[in-house]
Amino acid sequence: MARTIGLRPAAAHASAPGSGRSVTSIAAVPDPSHSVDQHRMLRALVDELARCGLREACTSPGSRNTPIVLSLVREPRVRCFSHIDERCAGFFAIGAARAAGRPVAVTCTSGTAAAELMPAVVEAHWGRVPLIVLTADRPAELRDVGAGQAIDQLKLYGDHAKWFCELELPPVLDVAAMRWIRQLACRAYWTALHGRPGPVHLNVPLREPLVLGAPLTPEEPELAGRPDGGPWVRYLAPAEDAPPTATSPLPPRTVLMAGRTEDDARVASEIAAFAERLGVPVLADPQTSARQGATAIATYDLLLREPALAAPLAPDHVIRIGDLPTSKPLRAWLAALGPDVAQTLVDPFAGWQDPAGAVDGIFPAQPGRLLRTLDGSPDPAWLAAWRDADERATAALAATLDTQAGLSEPLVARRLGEWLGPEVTLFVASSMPIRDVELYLPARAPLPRVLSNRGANGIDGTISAAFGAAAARPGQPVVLLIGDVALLHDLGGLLAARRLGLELTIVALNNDGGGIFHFLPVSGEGAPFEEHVATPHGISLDRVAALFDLGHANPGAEPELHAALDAATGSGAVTLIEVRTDRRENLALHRRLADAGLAAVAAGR
Ligand SMILES: Cc1ncc(C[n+]2csc(CCOP(=O)(O)OP(=O)(O)O)c2C)c(N)n1
Repeated sequence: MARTIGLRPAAAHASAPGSGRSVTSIAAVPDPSHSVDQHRMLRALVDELARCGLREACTSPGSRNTPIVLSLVREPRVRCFSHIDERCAGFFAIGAARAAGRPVAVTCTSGTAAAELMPAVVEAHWGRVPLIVLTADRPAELRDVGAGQAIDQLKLYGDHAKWFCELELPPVLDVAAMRWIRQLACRAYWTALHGRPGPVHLNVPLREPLVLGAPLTPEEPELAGRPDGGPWVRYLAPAEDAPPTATSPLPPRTVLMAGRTEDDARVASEIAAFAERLGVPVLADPQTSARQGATAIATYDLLLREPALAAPLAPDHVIRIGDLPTSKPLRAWLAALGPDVAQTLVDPFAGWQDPAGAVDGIFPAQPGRLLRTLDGSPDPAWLAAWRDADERATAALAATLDTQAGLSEPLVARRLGEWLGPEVTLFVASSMPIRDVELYLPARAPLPRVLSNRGANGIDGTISAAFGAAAARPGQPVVLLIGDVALLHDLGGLLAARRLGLELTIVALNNDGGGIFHFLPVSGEGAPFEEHVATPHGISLDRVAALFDLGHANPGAEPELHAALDAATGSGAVTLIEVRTDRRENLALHRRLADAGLAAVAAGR
């Protein structure tokens, strides 16, 4: 006989037709206390983040994160930027945090939405960008039981998050509970910002109803924050570290290599003072303004390519400050210097940026602490050799570029460095743009401020990050230099142009695919290379501009590019300046430029 398992007659259900609350009855029914309390909890959280210094937040749509979104939007100290795609929201937050140098919050709903923030969290981890990620989640009773949009969000980002916390609503929002929330907000903010900056993840389970029928009443004084308006927990920066015990006196052939640091203005001026005082060549990548000092060497990427030409420039000591520059020749040169050459890494957070294992000393303190104490008798002839080589290479590169008809990728990088002033932020995409900027950006003031997502070297999210930089510095122009593949990868980022009212000038180098891959051995693989590695698409960017209502220019020569840039910066609008190039010609030009530069250096020997 067939058995009936668990079949019962349908019971009258609370949500049967007719029993649901009508729109007009919502306000009449008192809000459940848990619902009010989760809004109060989030209001306290956001209030405390704002007290710490939060000024920007990115939202993305959904139902479960409604209480978080509303709490952020209702906080007058925080500007909220709405994004449709969480990936764009995450990278926008990265750009804003990079430009502002302080944490930016980003929120999303539960499920795959939270997973969409993974690339930005990864970049923020490796790029040391302070982010506060607020993911909404289903409460415990709706996890792993087939409820919609519920995935396992606990520690979703793994070790990429500097700190994870499940922000469960306390049973009673009494004084102790409110203290916990306020303390937790401060902890999130300070953890993201201090020490080695990075992303923190707060996962917030929220129960329905998610929206209140009546506005929240002001908090009782004993449950509110500090009466002076300050954060619940202040972060007291540690006193300057104890005086260093540096190698003294400085070896006569000391070279200083500088990359991005958190505190660039201060570090760059300390480097400049040190380098000038002791006549030390400075190999500074474009992301630090140390590149503008009197002894800055712009063309290290070229000078170190040929071991024979690099030999007279060999140091007996290397001081390394900040991120490792992108340049492959520089990395290879550092790796090959040998154990007799001391390499000192100065890093307040002991970042271990040393893929070759060549560093023999880590100095875990602010660079100025070390540089101020160093003294010695440098070798002036050796510094002169560096400068002579740099001047020759720079002149040869410029002369070769000047003989080219039309616009090329290195020429655009060079001219942006010459034309854009220090008030401009130049956001540079990964792939060839950052490499061309590294070699062709001049090493003299005034230069634009250069930002780039080099934490994980992804081409993703670049447009969004540039918009974020524009949001963080209102009134100051941002120019994005980007390849076509990176642009198409973050096409959704262009939605910000229509939705956020920000100004951005995008200079897109359209070579119909990934030009960088032509520099690699894989380029010899014929049709599979073209289809699967170079990935041409045949898209003319005027159609992209039309889709998003962007201004579009297609300059073919320098004066037109200059005019397009002038018209775009300060216009208040988003402009797409498309520079058409050819991948094969680009490779050939890079080779000609390198040959000319190296020949000029050789002629001086
Ligand atoms: C998210 C991500 N996917 C893939 C890559 C691998 N990658 C590096 S460069 C590149 C092509 C970039 O092409 P484009 O932006 O047009 O710049 P170009 O190489 O022409 O300078 C790709 C796909 C990456 N770095 N990041």
